[in-house]
Amino acid sequence: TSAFPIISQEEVTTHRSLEHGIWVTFKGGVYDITKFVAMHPGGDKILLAAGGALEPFWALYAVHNQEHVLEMLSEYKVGELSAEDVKKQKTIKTSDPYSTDPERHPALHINNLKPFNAEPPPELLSDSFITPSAIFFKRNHLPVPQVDAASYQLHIEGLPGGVLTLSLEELKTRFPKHTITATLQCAGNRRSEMNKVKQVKGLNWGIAAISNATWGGARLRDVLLAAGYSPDVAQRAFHVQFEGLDKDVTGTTYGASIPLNKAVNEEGDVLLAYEMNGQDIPPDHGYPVRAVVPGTVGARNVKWLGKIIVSAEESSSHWQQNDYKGFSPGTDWDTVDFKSAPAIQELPIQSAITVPTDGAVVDRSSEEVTVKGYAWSGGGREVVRVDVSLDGGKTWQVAQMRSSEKGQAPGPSPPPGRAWAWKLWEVTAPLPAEAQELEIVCKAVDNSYNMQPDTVPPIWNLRGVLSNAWHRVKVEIRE
Ligand code: HEM
Ligand code: MTE
Ligand code: MO
Repeated sequence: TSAFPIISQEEVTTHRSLEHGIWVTFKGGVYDITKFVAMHPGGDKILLAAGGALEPFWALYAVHNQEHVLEMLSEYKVGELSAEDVKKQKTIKTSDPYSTDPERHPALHINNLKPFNAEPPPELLSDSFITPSAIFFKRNHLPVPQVDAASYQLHIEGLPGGVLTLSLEELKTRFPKHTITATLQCAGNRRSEMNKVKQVKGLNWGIAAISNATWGGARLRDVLLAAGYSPDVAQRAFHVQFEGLDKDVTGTTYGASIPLNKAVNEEGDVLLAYEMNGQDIPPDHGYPVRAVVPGTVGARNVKWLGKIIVSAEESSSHWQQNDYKGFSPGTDWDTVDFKSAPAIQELPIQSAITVPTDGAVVDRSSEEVTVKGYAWSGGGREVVRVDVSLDGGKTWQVAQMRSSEKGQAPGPSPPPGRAWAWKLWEVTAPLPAEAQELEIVCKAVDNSYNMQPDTVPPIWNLRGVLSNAWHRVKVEIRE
């Protein structure tokens, strides 16, 4: 028997405001989460469940089906729901909003199934300059929406010409097709390394929440001009908001915004992409149209794009306002003020070792070790050098940049400020004679001479974003 009092649903229902307390039920337990609401990483959506069951919401945001979340919840337990009320709840069917999600490649390492979040194995990632779409990392916050290409409409608002509505066909035929190769990286890439320093909240990404593709579509600039954009608009509007067609239980869509400058700049290369690697964009990556904002954090590259709004304000979405921001290592959930930090746009310099993987064993008889990895910087800044160490950072050598095609020299540099794609690099070095273990380290430098920090603790932040310390892997040498 339980030490907790039996509580009726009727009583739970009276606790649905901060004033009277916020109570919820989960699997027959009653929880008073009043104190947790302000600390919730998912923002005040949590209030939707006030006075009722968490189950239907967690079916949608299945990121909650993790042990650490359940542990967190258990701290707030205040009672058991009456047996009669538990029975009633069971008769309410919760259909699975993810049942129409597409099939995925079995090689992906799944971080979370619903919504689907997965990364490729690192050693596959560095095998091709262009990441095949099937293994391109996937980061969804919601179910993949079913969009019918024939009836698809893109609305463009906030310009003197009034609302412009384009079909997919019009987007493809009225505007010249432009192709760019651009790397997307999630702000949470390499979060697992921050977790090792001190627990953060977020998906536990390894080093592969980053991928590179060729994108084809209309330039956002051209579409905005057709919708009536002229330079005087820039006197009153500073942002371009994107709304996705993926919705949560309340009908709220995924949304984000970028600076208007980036959108209208001739060299910004922002696309309304309808092709990925030469084919229709796959369902997981935004079919039929997504924003591709090269040089900018993944979160602003809105998939399943439904609406574009030119505005004086940034997007009001949770993901623009209360997530994807960086904070001091000294800031924690009880002190964080999301308004005090800017939304992440351009990302900092990044690099990581894809081969060998941490814990790998190298045979002494092989005499050499080959180290491979990727390097990329945000804002179109070109990676100009990658340094690799086999002894934890005491001595260094410069890695070779690999070309996009095997066996060829690296191609010409991209135009200044438009280095949107990553560089793959490689070093082959003799195994040091005495060592029994290697601590392989890499660090990259971009053309602004930005460099990566050497360790994680000084850049730790509560949400685990912007994790770009020197990447280290340990390798054992077997005699
Ligand atoms: C994220 C806890 C209720 C919506 C999270 C995360 C935690 C958490 C720990 C971060 C998970 C991660 O990224 O690993 C809780 C607890 C709850 C609760 C303990 C109840 C007491 C709810 C409810 C809703 C909700 C009722 C919606 C109606 C979200 C959303 C996110 C989130 C939208 C962000 C997911 C993303 O980043 O994509 N929650 N949550 N949560 N939660 Fe909750
Ligand atoms: N767009 C919509 N509509 N919904 C989303 O959940 N996730 C964003 C962004 N665009 C997202 C979205 C995030 S956080 C990232 S990192 C990238 O999409 C991931 O893009 P990918 O799944 O094509 O790799
Ligand atoms: Mo992301």
